[in-house]
Amino acid sequence: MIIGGDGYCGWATALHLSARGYRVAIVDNLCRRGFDASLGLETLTPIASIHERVRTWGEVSGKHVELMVGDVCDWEFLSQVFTAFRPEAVVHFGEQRSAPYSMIDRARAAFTQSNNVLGTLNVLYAIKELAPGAHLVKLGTMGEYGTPNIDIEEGYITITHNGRTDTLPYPKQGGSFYHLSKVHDSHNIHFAARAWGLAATDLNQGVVYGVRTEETVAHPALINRYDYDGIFGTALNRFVVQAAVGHPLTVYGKGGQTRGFLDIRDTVRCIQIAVDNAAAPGEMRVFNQFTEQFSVNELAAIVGAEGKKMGLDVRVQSVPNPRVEAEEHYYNAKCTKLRDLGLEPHLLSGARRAAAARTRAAPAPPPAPSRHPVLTPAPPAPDSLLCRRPRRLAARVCAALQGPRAAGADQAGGELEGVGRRARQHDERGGRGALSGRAARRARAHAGLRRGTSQAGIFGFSFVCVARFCQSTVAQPGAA
Ligand code: NAD
Ligand code: USQ
Repeated sequence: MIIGGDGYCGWATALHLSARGYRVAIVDNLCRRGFDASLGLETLTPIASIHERVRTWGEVSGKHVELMVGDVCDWEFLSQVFTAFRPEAVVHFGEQRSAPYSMIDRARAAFTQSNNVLGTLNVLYAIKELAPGAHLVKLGTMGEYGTPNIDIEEGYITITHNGRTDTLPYPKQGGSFYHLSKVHDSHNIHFAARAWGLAATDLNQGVVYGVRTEETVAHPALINRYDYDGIFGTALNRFVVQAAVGHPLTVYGKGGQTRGFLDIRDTVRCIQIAVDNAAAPGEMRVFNQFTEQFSVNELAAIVGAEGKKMGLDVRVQSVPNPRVEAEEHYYNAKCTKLRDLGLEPHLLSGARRAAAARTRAAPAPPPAPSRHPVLTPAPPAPDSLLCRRPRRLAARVCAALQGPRAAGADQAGGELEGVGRRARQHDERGGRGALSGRAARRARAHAGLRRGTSQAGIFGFSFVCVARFCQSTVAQPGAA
């Protein structure tokens, strides 16, 4: 059972597992699509309705994925779906997952914590009462740990204090009401494991990037979402879009903020590994789910270097930090357990080395044919899939890149606090609200990116996507 299976990580995971023969049910109340609608946000890649997605997957793969639309906070609904599906493993992605969203105002902070904490509490009870023995695989976050001045362990730390030693949950210092909802979840799961003998794996995931997985590029109606706005867009995904449209990369503050990152292709694999290697009854196992750590400045430098290879002039701008967080700090987090169980990560550093080697050696061979067990014929070329949105206003992309105010968050509900106020200050200090003439010219100059370079560079997928988008806008003079 994939709770949150219509979301960014959940959709890719549902297809990954279905393709490999697992019986999959998606449970989702589609609230994420509602957040986008209420805040005026939109995924860069147009996504089909969940019903169309599931139907298309059935046609493309011959595999059936069950769909149950409802809210895990609604006990009557949740108990019905547990009774009907009888899961052996419950993968729980179904939460409000944006830190900036949770800091917009009191109402959204309260929603985030009640949705996430009570939803997870219901899931714990559903397992206890209706699917005892089911393994809970719960998505937590690396942000539960904060940025302590010591190494971050995987969930637990052994401490000697006043001559006595114990292994205890690693101290938690969430940096937003969202991150704190995950901390509360972890405590509740830990208690349920001790009190009821529940088997649980808490995956403290880092920031996910990328959009393509083998299954989601198999058909336009299967494509995953790609958020690049100031609320749901995460750092690397945003930087790639910014580079492609000629918007300066928005490094918040000093840019020394360091986090763990992973490719979405590794997210789906990590979940499969956790499902295949269940925790023991009574155990709450914690895996740190990321593959590399970078500071925001390092990310910006990587995007700048990759953009340069593609002929883009990538600029970096330090903007006032809309968040309360350490901008220079020690960070060294462990992440060995998933690799010990077989994760073979897709690394940005590896891709950089490979890209450098390719330029020295012979031309790159054509991409290997899909080794996918169920998808035939092989997926079509990715650049024909990702950007079928015609003639959008470029202003919309740039407005979303600017952050919550430009994205319409304040019109949507109440006075913004913290995030919104600082974003406003940023706007007033010169943030641009629309694709400028210079950016439009740049987009025109780089419109050639849209064909034949889809595999070029580690961010090729996104550059192509955005370049095509820009090109369609430029093709209509005055549209922006
Ligand atoms: P997402 O917003 O794209 O997907 C979450 C899905 O859960 C949405 O489809 C939403 O409709 C659904 N949902 C939310 N509340 C629900 C409820 N009460 N009942 C039923 N469905 C509900 O988020 P995502 O990026 O896919 O993240 C998935 C999980 O992974 C989250 O728990 C998030 O905290 C965690 N995570 C994400 C990232 C990341 O970079 N995206 C990193 C670390 C951890
Ligand atoms: N940042 C910038 N510029 C931007 C966007 C972000 O400098 O344009 C910085 C932020 O200030 C922060 C860092 O990049 O220091 C990461 O921010 P993010 O928006 O990429 O990620 P975050 O808010 O931490 O949240 C995301 C997911 C969340 C998940 C978390 C994992 O939205 O669901 O829990 O990553 S972690 O960061 O490890 O807690």
